Amino acid sequence: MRSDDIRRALRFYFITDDGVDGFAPLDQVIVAIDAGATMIQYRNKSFALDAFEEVQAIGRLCRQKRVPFVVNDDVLLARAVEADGIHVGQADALPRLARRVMGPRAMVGVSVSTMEELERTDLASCDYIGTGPTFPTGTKVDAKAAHGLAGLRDIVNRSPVPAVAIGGIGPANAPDCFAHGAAGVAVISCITRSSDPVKAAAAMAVACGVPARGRGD
Ligand code: TZP
Ligand code: MG
Repeated sequence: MRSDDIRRALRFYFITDDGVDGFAPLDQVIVAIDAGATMIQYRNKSFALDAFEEVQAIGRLCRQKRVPFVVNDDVLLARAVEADGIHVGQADALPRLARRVMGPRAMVGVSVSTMEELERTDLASCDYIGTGPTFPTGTKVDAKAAHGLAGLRDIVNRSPVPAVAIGGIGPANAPDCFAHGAAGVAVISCITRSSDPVKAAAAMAVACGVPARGRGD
């Protein structure tokens, strides 16, 4: 992917929620894509192979809608479903190895919470960083302290690759993230835990300045 395509893809980045009852990841992705999400990540901290077909279905839907699809943590799962990329954390596969397994055209993203992590990350092997939590979040149990908008700006300014802000983001504070240099915002609970996910996803699309895709588009 070219770098301006990557920046565009990061704008409204939806990550599946593995902890919400009665709202399956595929249904979450349908809501996000219909609203205009520009990138999808499958994240399941307790992934087991019986969810494989669901991940494949998400991948197929993303391909059909031309929305880049990445898998969190699991490089072999990403390969097996022919995802467009992989997103790794500091404790996962090294970006260089992830890139070797995924191939030169794949998107490789890495999580960076602090300036120290930014400095020790092999950014030459990455297309983007995910940085946060920007605001406090209850979704990631082991999240570090929120770095706030000033922390986001510091990391953006030092990063040679585009940054997507993550953590506690919703329609009200997404514009602040863009104003502080984020190429995109990654969200989970503002959509998945909303009493009206369709409305919440539409509000995110407006906040991100992306058009709704709508059913069937
Ligand atoms: N990494 C840093 S914060 C976070 C992850 C995966 C969780 C983001 O979820 P939410 O619900 O959008 O705050
Ligand atoms: Mg990880």
